[in-house]
Amino acid sequence: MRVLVTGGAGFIGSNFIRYLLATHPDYLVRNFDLLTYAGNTQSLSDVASDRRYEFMKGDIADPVAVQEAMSGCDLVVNFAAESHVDRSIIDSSVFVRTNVVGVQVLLDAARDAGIARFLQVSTDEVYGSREEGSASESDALAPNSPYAASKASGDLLARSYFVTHKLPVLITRSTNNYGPYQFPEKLIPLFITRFLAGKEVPLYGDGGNVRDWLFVEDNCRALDVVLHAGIPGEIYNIAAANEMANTEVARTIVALCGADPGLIKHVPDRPGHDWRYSVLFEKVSRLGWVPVISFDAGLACTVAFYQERRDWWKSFQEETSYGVLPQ
Ligand code: NAD
Ligand code: TDX
Repeated sequence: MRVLVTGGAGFIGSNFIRYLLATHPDYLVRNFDLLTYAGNTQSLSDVASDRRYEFMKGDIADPVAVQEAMSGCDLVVNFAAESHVDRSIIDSSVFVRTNVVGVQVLLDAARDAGIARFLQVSTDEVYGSREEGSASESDALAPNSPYAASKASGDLLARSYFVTHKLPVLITRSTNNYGPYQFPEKLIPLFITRFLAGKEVPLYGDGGNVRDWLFVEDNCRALDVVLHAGIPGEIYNIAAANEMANTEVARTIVALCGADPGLIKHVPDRPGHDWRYSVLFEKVSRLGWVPVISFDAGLACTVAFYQERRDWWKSFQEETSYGVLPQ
């Protein structure tokens, strides 16, 4: 079985490739990634010489490169995306190119190549903000940021290829992931790396916004379950049942890093900032998956990673600024 993983040099993709190689010894994995600011081959340096692993640099919006990458593959898992909400507020053009056009190019190539299963990795943000209650897979989409709108568009395209072309598409919509190898622009790795460097951190608005934090390894297990046991044409929410306000997350990181709580600075709110994300995940649970990593254990492991692997995140710092955040 050969699996094409797109965006495998990013945060979740690199964790997923490591998980796949460890749990499916007979699988061959091809990682196709453009290596944007968020991609780093160092995130997979431990498997780079594994004969079952192969890296190809390329753009999912390039039909010729995608056709070549998909050749000989049985399964496709698409992680490739522009993934940061703040960047989509500054400039949404590359979000449409990768998250919409790129998905269309992948779907066409998968149809032509007769791919057995195509997993589109999506997000709970497509449901929009939930003041109360939790979204189920059949709820209407109400994306609020350009990022979320581009992901919702990708989902709708994927669904249409299942209906129209009978392409065996599966869609997952997970909550916020955290863990090792996450680019330090998202809340948790940004706060950890800045605290470790003795710098202030920007907490948007009053810090009351709520997210449901899922440890990346739990998500990788869920993606594996959906890829193999999910029903084509279906959508699966993936969540941790671990909803927390940003202030509470920040305070927990302060304690783990031994940082000064005075480093937390309230800054003006993100435009259109979704108040809360929350999804029901009975459907994936019926496939036998439940999250098992507690937030305390997952966060301790994450902080330890950033403490031990300063080489990994400092290499990013030298090459790129975080773009949109106060330094
Ligand atoms: P990431 O930004 O860390 O990684 C994205 C990867 O895609 C990078 O390696 C980048 O180089 C690559 N890429 C970008 N544009 C590309 C292109 N045109 N062609 C080929 N490769 C390209 O993202 P992540 O946090 O690992 O997220 C992975 C997927 O999971 C995304 O689709 C995202 O929408 C989704 N998701 C993420 C989260 C989260 O909390 N991080 C939650 C739910 C869903
Ligand atoms: O500096 C910050 N200060 C701050 O208060 C940053 C970066 C974030 N925040 C807040 C905004 C959100 O309420 O923290 C919360 C989490 O923000 P992000 O880490 O940017 O994640 P979010 O906007 O919730 O989106 C994430 O989850 C869903 C991922 O970036 C998406 O790729 C995924 O689809």
